[in-house]
Amino acid sequence: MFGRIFKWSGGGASDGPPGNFRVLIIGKTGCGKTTILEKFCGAKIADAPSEKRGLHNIEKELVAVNNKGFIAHDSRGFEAGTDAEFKRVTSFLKKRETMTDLLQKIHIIWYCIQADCRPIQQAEIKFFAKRFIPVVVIVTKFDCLVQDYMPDDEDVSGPDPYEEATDKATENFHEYYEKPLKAMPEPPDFVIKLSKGSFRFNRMFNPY
Ligand SMILES: Nc1nc2c(ncn2[C@@H]2O[C@H](COP(=O)(O)OP(=O)(O)O)[C@@H](O)[C@H]2O)c(=O)[nH]1
Ligand SMILES: [Mg+2]
Repeated sequence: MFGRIFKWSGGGASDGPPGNFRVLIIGKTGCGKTTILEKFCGAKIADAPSEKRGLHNIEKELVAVNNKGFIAHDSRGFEAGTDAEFKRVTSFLKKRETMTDLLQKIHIIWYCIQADCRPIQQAEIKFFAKRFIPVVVIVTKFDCLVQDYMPDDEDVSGPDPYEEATDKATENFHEYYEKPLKAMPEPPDFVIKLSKGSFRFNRMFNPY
């Protein structure tokens, strides 16, 4: 996937200058965005204070201390009944798209949806009606979905309840997240699920 992204952006994963990978991460506050960014970079991302003070700004560059080649922009996602953030995101992407400096462009969108929270909504239908740039949907907190399927009383003699719960949660992920998203007019390039403790994300995105 990295090959595709960098081919698309006209750069190179290894020969580009620092700051060559710029991400827009979209998702409701609390859905796990900062956790993902920090996991990806292996370091702290300093966005918490500004969020706490309510000074949210999509233009703000979130940079990890040890990984200057990675820059993220953060959007709080789309609320039902208001177009404000959707418009903010679209105009931000349009503006970045017209920039001639490749390093200023957004190379990929990570669109986060919390697994245990809601099915696909109007916001996703709207967002995936039009192609912007490569998009990966990340269904976050998959472990919570697994937990929802865990039996209250564990029967120690029966089959492994965790394995069964994981299978059920995976089915749920395919049926209620992956399938409808892939059926959108302009579907995301990838739909993945992620738990905080999982290394799948790193395997998916680490080019080395
Ligand atoms: N159970 C679980 N909790 C998570 C996961 N990812 C993040 N969290 C927790 O959810 C809360 C919000 O996460 P954060 O990354 O700050 O969300 P943000 O507001 O989207 O940046 C924190 O307490 C995290 O520890 C996950 O995959 N599973
Ligand atoms: Mg955050």
